[in-house]
Amino acid sequence: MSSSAVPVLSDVHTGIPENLLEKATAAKERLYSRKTAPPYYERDEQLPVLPPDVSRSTFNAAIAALEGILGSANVEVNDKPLVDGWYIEHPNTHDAYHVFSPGDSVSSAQCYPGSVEEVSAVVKWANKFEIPIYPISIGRNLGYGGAAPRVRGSVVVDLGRRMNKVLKVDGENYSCLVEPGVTYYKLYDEVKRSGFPMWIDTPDLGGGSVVGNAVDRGVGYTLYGDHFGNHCGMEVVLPNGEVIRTGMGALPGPDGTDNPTWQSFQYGYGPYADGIFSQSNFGIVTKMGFWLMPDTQHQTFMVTFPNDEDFADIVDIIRPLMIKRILGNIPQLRNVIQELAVTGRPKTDFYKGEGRVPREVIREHASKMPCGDCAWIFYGTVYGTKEQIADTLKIVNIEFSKIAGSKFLFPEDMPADHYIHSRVSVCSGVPEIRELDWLNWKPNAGHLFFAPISPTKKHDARVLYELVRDIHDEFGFDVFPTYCIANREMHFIANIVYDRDDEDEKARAMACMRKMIDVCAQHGYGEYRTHILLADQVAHTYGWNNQAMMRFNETLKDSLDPKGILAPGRAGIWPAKYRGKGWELLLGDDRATSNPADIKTVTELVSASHL
Ligand code: EUG
Repeated sequence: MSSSAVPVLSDVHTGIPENLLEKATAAKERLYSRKTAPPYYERDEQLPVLPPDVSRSTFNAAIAALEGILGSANVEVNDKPLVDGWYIEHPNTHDAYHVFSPGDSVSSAQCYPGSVEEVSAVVKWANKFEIPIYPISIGRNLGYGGAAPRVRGSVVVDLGRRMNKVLKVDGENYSCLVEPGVTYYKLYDEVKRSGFPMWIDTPDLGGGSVVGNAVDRGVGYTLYGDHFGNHCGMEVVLPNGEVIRTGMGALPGPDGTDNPTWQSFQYGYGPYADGIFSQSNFGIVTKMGFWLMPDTQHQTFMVTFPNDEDFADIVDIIRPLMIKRILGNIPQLRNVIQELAVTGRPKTDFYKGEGRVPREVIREHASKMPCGDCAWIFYGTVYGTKEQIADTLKIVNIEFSKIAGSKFLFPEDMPADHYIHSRVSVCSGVPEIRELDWLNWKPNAGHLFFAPISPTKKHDARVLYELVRDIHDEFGFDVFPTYCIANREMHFIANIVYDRDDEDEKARAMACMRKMIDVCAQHGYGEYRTHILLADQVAHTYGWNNQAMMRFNETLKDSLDPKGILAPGRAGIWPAKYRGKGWELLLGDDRATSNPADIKTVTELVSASHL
């Protein structure tokens, strides 16, 4: 199948900026050239799929009422075949990287509010008809569930289509105020257009929502890489339709204006509420403020380390550099296998056997590549004046040189198509699309992020890595470890790349995730974020004192959302209406569907050789 044009940002809020169009077109062509799955999935059940306990006549009446509120152009019923698309043309009807059948986590309809008042009206509508709604900003939470509602048949509230403005760029305060539909691509363009000497902070891929990523507590790579930590002020629609502003935003500005200190001071007065609107289902964020980093000089570098066993020493060298803030950003430590994967070439180019690519085969290929025969690669960036950069590099060099055989390399040492050049961009706030190239590892690839937190300590890092590696091995997956390193911990991102058209491989990916969550939790390690269908299991690992935290979250949920209409099950938090009725997907349940009425199991789908 040949690919058609890639939508651009000047035409649609989810589009690619012009300067990345060529790269995006090439990425799309590569992905589609390896696609063997059908272009869409026909559906063999009555459509649209209804929300639980809602009759078709009630649903139809509710949709008519919703059309009355938003206009019929802003309501769509999900009754067509499902199209997975690709990164830039992603669906808002289901999870593009489905882990069960594509039609498992689907919406009944999508709606497009155009203002905070309309969001509030949609929430009131949902309470009236007791229909679950699932807000998305852009819907690119890929690897974590994408746009898919946790409860089948929910109405997806797609905030991004009509609420995608950069409301303010403040060149004195170095901050911005944005709506949910603003992607990193778009914020970058608008900040640049403002002419102020400031950066944005972007994740590896720039197509995500700035608001959505921050409320899921995502990470970027400059000094402002902690996205939630660098937000300042929110506007939130509560599950009863009430609208609040957090921090200084709660204090009205003169003559009905926004408070002038809304983006200057995070806490305001009273309990700091913002935290409960991240990784939760307690409110819909309709505006969010962010601090922006002043433009500065920067130098990206890579350090290669020769031996697998160097890992522990690398970690112990990094820790003091981070704690002392000699390294101030979020650097990445990657395994050499990723040098193979990020070329965008398929796994079969490197290895045609079953299961993981053997270490010797990786070595053989790496030896002929720009990184050379190495085991681990550290990608760092230092910031400041030329002199500061030189001084910092000297210290970093002395530290890493303690590991025999380590090599320092700079962008100019590497060929023009090497990955380091995309790190230069990302680590200086320029959004990219390069990271997508991993997906060519498998045909029809989807991916799942396993994302536990590791202390930056040699013992913990090694224990956690070995647990993850061995469980990947058991289920036949290559391990792609990326460590995103913050002050005192590392976000360990192990990316499972699987073929969405291979039932057995999908089931193994899920079984592998479930086992990793379980085994790592037994050793005290937990995930910072997870896929919607693994949220129950992960939430329950945070169960100190007989699930006290869950009871606290449920108390909040029931009081804020007594009818349980807002994203039930998101982050493992179920409203009273759903609790104990089979919705929770815990480890022992082993269900291969999100729907309590369906009893298919993951174990059933995994081929016997992997059990
Ligand atoms: C990455 C980092 C993440 C995440 C998913 C992916 C990086 C991939 C630190 O958080 O959640 C290269």
